[in-house]
Amino acid sequence: MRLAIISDLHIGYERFSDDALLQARRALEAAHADADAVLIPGDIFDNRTPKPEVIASAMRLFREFSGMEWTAKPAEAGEPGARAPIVVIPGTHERRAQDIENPVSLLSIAGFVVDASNRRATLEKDGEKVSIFGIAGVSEERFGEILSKLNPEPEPGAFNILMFHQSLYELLPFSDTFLRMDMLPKGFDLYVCGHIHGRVEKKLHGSDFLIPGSTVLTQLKEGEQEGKGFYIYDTSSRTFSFRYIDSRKFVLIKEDASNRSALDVRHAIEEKVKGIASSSNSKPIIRVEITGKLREGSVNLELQPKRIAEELKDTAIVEIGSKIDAEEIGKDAEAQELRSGKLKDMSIKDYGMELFLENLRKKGYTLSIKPSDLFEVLAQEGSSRDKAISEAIALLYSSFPSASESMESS
Ligand SMILES: [Mn+2]
Repeated sequence: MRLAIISDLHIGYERFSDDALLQARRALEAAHADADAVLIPGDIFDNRTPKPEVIASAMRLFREFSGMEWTAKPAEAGEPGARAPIVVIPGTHERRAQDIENPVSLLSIAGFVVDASNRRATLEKDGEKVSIFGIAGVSEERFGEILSKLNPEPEPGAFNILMFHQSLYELLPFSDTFLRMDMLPKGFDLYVCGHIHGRVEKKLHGSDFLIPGSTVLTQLKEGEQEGKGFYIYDTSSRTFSFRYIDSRKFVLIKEDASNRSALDVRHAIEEKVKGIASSSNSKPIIRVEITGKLREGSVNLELQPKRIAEELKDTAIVEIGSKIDAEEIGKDAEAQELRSGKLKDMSIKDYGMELFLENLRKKGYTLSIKPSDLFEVLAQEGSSRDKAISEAIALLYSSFPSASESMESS
C-alpha cells in the first residue's frame, strides 16, 4: 500500500490562512494522485476551538477528498462511517483539557476522516491490511503514562504503524519531560509523528521513523527554509520518498550591521529581498535578522522595521526579526533567548508549559490536579485573563472534596 503522510496543516493559521488552506489542498491532491491512503499525525487545525468559518473551510476540503474514489478503504466503519482512507489524530493545537470534542473529532463525526485517537484503525487494499495505532496528542509529561496505559501492540498479519504527535528528547533535547525514542513500543513496521515542522527521517527499533514537517510556514525559523511537502511510504518495498508541494518560499537573511551606516544596511536588505523575490512564483516571506552595532553616529531611523516592510510590501512579506539597537536586546535576556532561536523547533506552547512546570516545582506544588490540565485551562485561547484565572481556581478547588462539598451544602 502506498501511504501519503501529511502533517501539521494548520488550517486557520491567521497569519497565512490562505496559504494554509491552499497548501493543505495541494498536498491532498498530490496524495490522491499518487497514494492509496493518507495518514495525518495531528495539527490539521491551528486552534482547538476554530471559528465556524475555519471549520467550514476544513469541512469543505475534507468532504471533497472523502467523496473521491480511493484505492484503499477503511476496514471498519467510522462515525457515522468514513469511506475515505484518511486516518487522523488531533495534535498539540487541537488538544483540549478533558475528553471533550476537538475540531478533528468533528471531521470524524461528519464521516470525512477516520479518527484513530487512542485506538487502532485498519485500512485494506486487495487483501493487504495496514493497521494504524494512533495516540492523540497529549502534554509531554503525560505521554509516557498514556503509552503504558494504552500499551499499543502490533496486530498479527498486518503492516503496523504507530502514529502520534509529541516532542521526543533526541529530536528536541530541551526538557526531561520529553520521552526518549527508545521508550516507544517495539514491533511496529513504521513510526509516524507530527508536531515538528521540519522533516525528520530516522530509524527506530529497526524500522523507519518519519516526520514530514508542516505543509505551511508558521514559525519563520531557520529550519523552515526547506520546501514543504509530505512523504509517500510504500509498505511492500518499505521505502519512502519526499514529495514537494508548491509552497510559498521562506528565506532568512542575516545582516551584520557592525560599523555600517543605517542607510547602507537598508539598501543591502532591499537588494537581497528583491533578488529573492525575482526568483519566486509568489511573494516570498523574508525574515531579516540584523545583528551588530551600527557605526557611531548613524541614525537608526533608516532601519525602522515597519518602514522597511511597508516599502517592500509589493515585493515580499518582510519581517525584521531583531531590534536594531544591540544594547536594547541585551536588557531582556529571556526575550533574547526566544528571538535568537534557542527554542529551535520547540513550540511556544511547549515552552510556556516548561516555564509553568518549573515555577510550580519551585513553589512546591503538590495538589492532585495535573499541572498540564491546569495549564490548558490557563492557556485557553479566546478567554480573558480573569476568566481563565477564575476557571483555574475553580479547578483547583475541585481537588479539595471537603471544601467543595461544604460549599455545595451551604
Ligand atoms: Mn504543528
